[in-house]
Amino acid sequence: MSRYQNIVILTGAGISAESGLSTFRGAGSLWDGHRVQDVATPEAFARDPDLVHEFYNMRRSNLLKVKPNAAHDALSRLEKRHNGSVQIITQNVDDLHKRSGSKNVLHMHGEILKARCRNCHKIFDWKKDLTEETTCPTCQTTPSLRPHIVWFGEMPLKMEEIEVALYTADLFLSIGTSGNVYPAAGFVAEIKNMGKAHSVELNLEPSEGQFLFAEGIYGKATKIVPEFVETLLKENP
Ligand code: BV8
Repeated sequence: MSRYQNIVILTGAGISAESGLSTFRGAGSLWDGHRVQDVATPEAFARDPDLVHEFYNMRRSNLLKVKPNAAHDALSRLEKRHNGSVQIITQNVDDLHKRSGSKNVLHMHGEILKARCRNCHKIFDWKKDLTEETTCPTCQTTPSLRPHIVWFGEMPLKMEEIEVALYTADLFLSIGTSGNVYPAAGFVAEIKNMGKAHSVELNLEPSEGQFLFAEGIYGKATKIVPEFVETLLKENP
């Protein structure tokens, strides 16, 4: 009987940092150049849609130039080889988990390679720049499309599936997140309150929620995540 059956993994910007995608907080981060309220809220988009489109167009084109790293690859290896369930819940809007082969990925903050129509609410795969002149391919209106992203003050996606996953978890991993943004930052407290799962934080440095985890492993994701996954697979043949 495997020691762990249902592994739930929360990831944040830190798992994609070594692929070359900026994190949000810390030196040289995304918020360095912008204030959240200017680029990542519905009010910001209503006030200055061109600035918000520009912020996401830059990140979308950056994403197309980078690739998954050893930490993403270790998690997709875990999903393939673990003889139980592995569910990734990501705060990231990049597609690097999918590109590295992970299948069970819930994007709670949306996906930057998707666009959504403000009029007909259709969601499209989208790799090009978005502007206020972009016409919706379905309802043909202009302006129409916005990034399929959850901004501050908007309801995160997949929350029902996420709650079920947290409820059934017997191992909860948190990788590359500062624990600043809710509801994601509150998942470890839910896990602790349920008292059923072991919890491990894997991060460059202790996060805001460090004391809520049973275990902390600190270092670069491309080093500590493959090592942790190999140990897990050895202990759970
Ligand atoms: C909601 C958009 C409710 C996508 C994002 C008080 C005041 C005001 C609001 C609130 C409040 N308390 C709670 C809230 C709500 C708010 C919130 O949490 N605010 C915070 C700032 C206090 N939350 C929301 O608004 C959420 N919605 O609550 O809705 C609701 C209820 C009913 C009806 C309607 C609504 C929505 C949250 C989503 C916001 N969107 N981004 C985008 O542009 O990408 S959040 C943004 O931060 C990103 O999505 C990102 O994923 C997320 C979290 O950041 P991290 O991933 O943790 O990244 P960060 O840079 O912070 O940390 C990186 C970590 O990696 C660091 O610890 C670093 O050490 C580590 N690292 C770096 N390099 C490496 C590494 N680790 C390992 N290896 C490395 N190489």
